[in-house]
Formats: sequence, structure tokens, C-alpha cells
Amino acid sequence: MSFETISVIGLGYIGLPTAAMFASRKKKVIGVDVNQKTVDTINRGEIHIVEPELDIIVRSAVKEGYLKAVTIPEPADAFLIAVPTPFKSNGSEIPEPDLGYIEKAAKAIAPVLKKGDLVILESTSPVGATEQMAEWLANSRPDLRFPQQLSENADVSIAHCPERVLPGHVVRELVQNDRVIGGMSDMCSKRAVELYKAFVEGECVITNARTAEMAKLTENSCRDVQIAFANELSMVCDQLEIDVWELITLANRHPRINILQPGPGVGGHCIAVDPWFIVSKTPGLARLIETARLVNDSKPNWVIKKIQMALAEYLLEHPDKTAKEVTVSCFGLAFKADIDDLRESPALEIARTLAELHPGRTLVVEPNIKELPIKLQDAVELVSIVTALESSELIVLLVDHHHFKAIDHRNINAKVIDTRGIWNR
Ligand code: SAJ
Repeated sequence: MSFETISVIGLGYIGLPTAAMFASRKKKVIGVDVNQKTVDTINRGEIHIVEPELDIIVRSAVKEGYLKAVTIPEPADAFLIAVPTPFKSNGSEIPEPDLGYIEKAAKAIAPVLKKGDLVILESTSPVGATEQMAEWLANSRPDLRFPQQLSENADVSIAHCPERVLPGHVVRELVQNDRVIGGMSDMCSKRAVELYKAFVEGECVITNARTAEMAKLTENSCRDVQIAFANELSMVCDQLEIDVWELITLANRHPRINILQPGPGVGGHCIAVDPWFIVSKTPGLARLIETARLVNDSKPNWVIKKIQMALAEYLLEHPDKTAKEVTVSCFGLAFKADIDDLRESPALEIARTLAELHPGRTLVVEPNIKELPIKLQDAVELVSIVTALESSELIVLLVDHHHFKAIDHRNINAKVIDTRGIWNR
């Protein structure tokens, strides 16, 4: 059975591009989101996120009638769930995944499911989440048979196919990357491959749902551990008065060494979150993964201490000034270069803490947003690059946006803390 109508639940950083890719292959796509503003924006042919090329694809998909957005699910042949899987804020030492959005999405599509449908969980999930989702669906629809009840001849197929695209390169990676397809049965996997082949040019590699869940968590944990190594090196080198970026460039000349880049910490909704999904499932076993998380999470505080030291140094050099008369600028709020995503951003955390601690003005330059997030609105001022360069005594470079790389740092008169090593080199 072919997939004529595809529904994507959750029109965020992954759901919207995925919906747009299917629509660009002339599939009828129904995007579902609980946020009415998001739905209205998409139905106008516009987008609510910054992602290169996505605006053009969405505009033409909506104009040609292949993509529409709604708030309540409608019948379709395949449903892709791409909703967030955040932490539970229960104050426990090891953060635990919150499957609440997946549960809501499953319960929302259950009434419109029919025999022959395919349900895919794309959200990054702890091991066992796909089976849990299948249970929620089965409980809501006792009239249908699910793969956990009847492995090969179920009425509804279910698979976990984790998204693995890099923000900023989503459109290209959605098409070119290989896909891990973790069906709850062979039939489920085959159906899922059939669906993704509509636009995926990479290989669709079949496994089971649990391995697919773990594969995604493993990839992001591996990267987190590697970034933690770079971040730890940067703190060690700072104490030893060694330029960490020069050091890494030298070490990377070794044919089997490839050290990543230090920064102000690790942000985003993936790498800063997913390793905890492994740690919380196997407490005491994932020690390296847990330590890497702690190292990366400690980096924003280390940057704050560097800022405080630079401020103290400035005041020593300028005894006529008080801290209140010193303006500090943070360059960048996003969690990484050339995107507008502020989720779990260490830059955001640093700017907020700085504004609390520093009695003078705190300015923020973030070329990818038009207004400050609520928690910063009364604390800092959003200004242009030129204003920040002209009015700051201290500049803290937090994100390596292309706009900042283009600045000739030799013309900066302020003191600089460059957490990304783009002006130091
Ligand atoms: N970072 C560094 N130094 C580096 C690389 C990254 O400090 O050398 C920081 C970034 O500034 C950012 C964070 O790490 O704060 C994460 O950025 P990232 O570019 O490593 O990854 P994400 O979160 O944008 O996307 C990751 C990707 N996973 C891997 O590369 C293994 C992507 O393929 C996943 O699809 C995505 O997570 C996801 O959705 O899970």
C-alpha cells in the first residue's frame, strides 16, 4: 500500500523540514502542531525557524497545495511523530526523560488511525519508548491490532526512525544521510523504508526499535564526550598559559587524532540532553558519558569566572571607573553558529548570569533573533554589532556566527574573551 497522505506531528526544527521534504516530492502532507501561531505561519507559506533553504521549500509546498498545517490530527496513511523529549523537572540528580509529549501525540492520532497505517517515532527517545508508544496506541484503539500483539500481521505498523540531521544543514542532510530504521517487526521496517524512500537518497538500514533508539543516543553521547575532551583541554591550557586552539591544530596533524573545538559549553536540545537518557537507564554504568556531561555543563560557569576576572582586571587598569560604568557585550545567544535556536544554549545562560552579577550595562548581539527571550528582556539590551563594538569595554564572544567572523578583530578596542577561538587565532 503506498502512502498518499502523510501526517507529521510537531512542526519544529525536525518536523517542519521533514513535512516539507515529503511535500516537495508531491505527497499530500498534513502538519499538526498544538501552537496555533505556528500553524497560521506555515499556512501563509512562511516559517517560524531559521534553517537555510527551508523557507523556499515550504512556500512552494503550501502554494501548490501539498502542505497544510492544522491543530487537530486528520486521517493519513503514515504518521511521523517529531515532538520534543525534554527532561522531567523532578529535581533528581540524574535527569530523566519526559515522554509526555509523545504520549499526547500518540493519544491525539489514535482516534484517526485505520488499518494499514504506519506510525513512526522520530523524536529522540530513551530505550523502550517506541514500545511504550505502541502500548498507548493499543490502549486507545482496542479495535486495531498492533505489532506487540501480532508481530507480522498487525493492522498498524510501528517503527523508530531517529532524526540525525544537523541544524543549519537540515535540508541537505535529510536527503543525503543514511537512516536507521527500527521497526517493531520486519514488516514495520519494510513499510518505514518504503515511506522514507520518497526523499531519502542515503541508505535506509534496518534494525529493531530498541537498537535504533540506542543508536541515536550513542551518536550524540559520543559527540558530547569528544566535546568534553576539548572543553577540558581548554581549561587545562588556560591554567598552563597555552593557546588551546593552536594546540589542537598541532595535535590534529597526527593522522589518527581529530580533537573537536572547545566553546562556552554544549547546547541545543540534543547533545546536552540525550546522554542523560543513557545514564538514567543504566545508573552507575555510563560513567564516562555522565562525566562528559558534567564537564560540558561546568563550562558556562568557568566562562563567567573568566568574565569576572577580566572585569576586575579592567577596573584595576582604570581606577577612575566603577563597575557600574563598564559595559559588557555578549556576542551570540544561539546554541551554535548561524541558527536562531536558543534551547539549552550556554550563551544564553552566560548572558543571563552576567546580567545578574554585573552592575553595569549588559548588551547582547544576536543577529538571528528579532526580540529577546522573556527571561532576558528586563536584564539586557539587544543591540547591533556596530553599537556593541562602539560602546563596550569588554566583549565576550560566545557564538561563532558568520557575522562575527567577518569582523576585523584588530579594530576592536575593547577587552575580548573569545570562547570560540575565532578572533584569537
Ligand atoms: N560544539 C562545540 N564544539 C564542537 C562541536 C560542537 O562546542 O567542536 C557545541 C556546539 O556549539 C553546540 C553543541 O556542541 O552548542 C552541539 O552542536 P553540534 O553541532 O555538535 O550538534 P547539534 O546539537 O546541532 O546536532 C546534533 C548532531 N549529532 C551529531 O553530530 C552526532 C545531529 O546530527 C543530530 O541530528 C542532532 O544532534 C539531534 O537532533 O540529535
